[in-house]
Amino acid sequence: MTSTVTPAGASAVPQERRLVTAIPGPRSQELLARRNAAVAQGVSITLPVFVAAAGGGIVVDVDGNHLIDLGAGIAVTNVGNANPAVASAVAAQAAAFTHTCFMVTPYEGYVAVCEALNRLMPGDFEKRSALFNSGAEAVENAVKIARAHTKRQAVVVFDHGYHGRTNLTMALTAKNMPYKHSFGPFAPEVYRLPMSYPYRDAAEGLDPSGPAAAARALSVLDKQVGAQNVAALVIEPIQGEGGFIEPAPGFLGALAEYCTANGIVFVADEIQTGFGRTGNLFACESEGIVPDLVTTAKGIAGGMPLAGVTGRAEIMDAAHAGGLGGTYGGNPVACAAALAAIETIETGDLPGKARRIDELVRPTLDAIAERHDWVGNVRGRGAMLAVELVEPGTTTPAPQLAGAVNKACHQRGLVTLSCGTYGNVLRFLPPLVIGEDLLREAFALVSDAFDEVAKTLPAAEAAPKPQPDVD
Ligand code: PLZ
Repeated sequence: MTSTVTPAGASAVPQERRLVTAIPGPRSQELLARRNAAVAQGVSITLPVFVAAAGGGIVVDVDGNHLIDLGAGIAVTNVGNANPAVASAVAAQAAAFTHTCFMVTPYEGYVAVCEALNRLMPGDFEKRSALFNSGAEAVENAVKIARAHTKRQAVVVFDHGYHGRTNLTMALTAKNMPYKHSFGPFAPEVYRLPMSYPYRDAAEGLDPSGPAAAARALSVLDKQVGAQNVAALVIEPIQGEGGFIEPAPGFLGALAEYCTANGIVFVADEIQTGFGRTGNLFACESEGIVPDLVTTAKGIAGGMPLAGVTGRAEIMDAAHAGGLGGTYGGNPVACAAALAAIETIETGDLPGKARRIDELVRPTLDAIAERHDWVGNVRGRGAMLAVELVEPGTTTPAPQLAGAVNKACHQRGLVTLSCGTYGNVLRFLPPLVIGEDLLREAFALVSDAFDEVAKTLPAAEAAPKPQPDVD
């Protein structure tokens, strides 16, 4: 089946799923053997097909299989893989110059990306930005800036939070395995608060409302840290790696208000949620939250490594001259890619496309949850959607079921990912330019994958869906 890709993502790669070998095919298996001999085992692989080309919503492997992309390289290629506007901006910049180091001899692209970020970020006040290479580096720098501004040290983060793999960001990240195990000691002065997790809060008999969850978190902050010691509160407006956990309405607002009242820098980590992914340019906007600082990466540059910290001028300018930087931060080729990606996101209304993806996909996910009592929760926003899998008829996490469905999706030629503190969440992050026919085909196959896994379960499936356990 062929599908039309929007002009924003027009791609030379035919937009159709096509399987010509087993997954992985023989050529991928050869490369896997080489990978096993050459690449450190700590770097793991979700779906072992080696990529030859990718475009729009399709990934082509070295055996000629065309897979439908429901991962976008972990929420990166929002504008589609090898987006033509991004590719030609990259080629032109690479031909002009590839690097000078902005701190040595600057160039316009860096300034233009900062201007775009300042313009796009919520908040009607003067802003500044600084550019880095990776999400983790952006988060580290947001903390440095907040500490310089407040002259305080503590940083508060949340259960299920993910902020990166560097030493400070490992400390900020909640989950031990695989991110932290055996890699300590971690940076000090990091404190963790309970998150608003509506599905599990209700299952545990807690008030799942946003204000109640915020009161629980802020009480820990008050009692265990002390507001006057806190430089920054760092939070993902919808948690990504932790399980696509969307806090209950009012949670983020109560935290932001507390930060303002107590001189704490409110940092929204929009690295996974940003650049149209959730149906707004930034996820904070849906509740009118105006963070002091925002960290961005992933979707900012259509696949080139770039990250940013953007925020209130007086906070951003608190770091002394020479205090921020790095050899490659805001590399000219990455900046050229970002300018093309941002223009595509704006002119192609990619936030609108994300809302359309939600509209098209959610009914299928809801229908799957209706049919199978091991789907505990369907959630997410825009093109950041997930299902949380549990032992049939309970709320006990079932990572093995998420693994089985994921594998069944891979076998059908879909690039899908799992996530979650309990490893039991299947997440969907298609490129925002994916064609609607391709999307429909993909989710019919996801549905089919669930039905196949259901057949392997003991036969209690026909019974009416029981109420969730309260444990
Ligand atoms: N903050 C909210 O989602 C990266 C991690 C993949 P980097 N998420 C994907 C993996 O297993 O390493 C992420 C994020 C949020 C920060 C980061 C870190 O961004 O560009 O991977 O450093």
